[in-house]
Amino acid sequence: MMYTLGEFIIEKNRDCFSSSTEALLRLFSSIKLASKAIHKEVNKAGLTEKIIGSSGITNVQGENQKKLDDFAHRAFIESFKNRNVVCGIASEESKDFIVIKGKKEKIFQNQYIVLIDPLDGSSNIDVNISIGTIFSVYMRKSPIQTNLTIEDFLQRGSQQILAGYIIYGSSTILVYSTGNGVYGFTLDPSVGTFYLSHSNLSFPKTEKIYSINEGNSDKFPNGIRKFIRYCKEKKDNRPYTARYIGSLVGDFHRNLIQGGIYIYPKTASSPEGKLRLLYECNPIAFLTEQAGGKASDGKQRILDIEPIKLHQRTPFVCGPIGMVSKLEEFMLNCEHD
Ligand code: P6P
Repeated sequence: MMYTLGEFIIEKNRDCFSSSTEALLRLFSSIKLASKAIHKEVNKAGLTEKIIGSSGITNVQGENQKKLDDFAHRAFIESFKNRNVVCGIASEESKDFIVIKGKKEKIFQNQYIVLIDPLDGSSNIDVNISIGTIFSVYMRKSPIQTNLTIEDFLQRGSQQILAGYIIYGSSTILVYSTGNGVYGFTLDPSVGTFYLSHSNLSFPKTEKIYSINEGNSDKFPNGIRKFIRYCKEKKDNRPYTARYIGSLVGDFHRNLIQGGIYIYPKTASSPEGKLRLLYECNPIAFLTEQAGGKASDGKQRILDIEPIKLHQRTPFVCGPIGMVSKLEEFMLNCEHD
């Protein structure tokens, strides 16, 4: 049976989602709408001036915001506004969290918090390499009918009730987990519908790929350098293949399907690591564990990190348990270098 996303949720996930099936359907209704709008723009990015190139704005990260970053950010904010399910959003593209005032009579549904990277890897837009949206969903912590607080957003990754990404590549695929396995839905643009295409995704037993920007290697911690040397050794099932496209969603999606580790350690220019904990590492770590893998900062489980700032960064490693554990072993042995 070719399940659509909506049918799948009703049929398969209703008993597994801590909140109501209706809430999940509402959340995905917003996510699907925004991702289809982005899919359309990404697939003609070369043809319209308004999409290619910079917006001329420097975003909260101090990065040069691409026009498509801004388009994606606005698409998600608008689509979440109209469904009375989300009460607050934190986006890579905005310094502070955004409060969404639902209708008074719907306030009891309006309890979900979304953290999102609307368009990750957007430096790849102009060179036609896969990019993606990454999202993370929690229940609000503050009492209903009170004002949202920053604590509603600074929750540990283990508290996520839903996490996922949309990859805009050779096809547009929505991958998510509610804590009961990882599922992928591919968009059929001719009918505008996402169909189940990847059921119960998990890392394959074969460890094949390592993904890291080796251009930064002179500043990597010794444990990372030793792990990279291990990846290159001619022994057992090694050397592994090096694959890195500079787009977390693209690198992760390939590694999830083919078997590989993704590493973004601290570097000279990013002493805390480059990736953001709340809307990049936590959702990808949640999916990693649901797919039978492991995700850490080289030492500590990502999902256990207690957030202190909305846009805080962390070193990030995710992939098959054996590969991540081997890297952590090297990190531990080099701790006092
Ligand atoms: P670098 C994109 O900017 C991103 O946040 C991730 O998607 C990607 O994996 C990483 O940064 C690439 O960073 O420093 O290797 O270009």
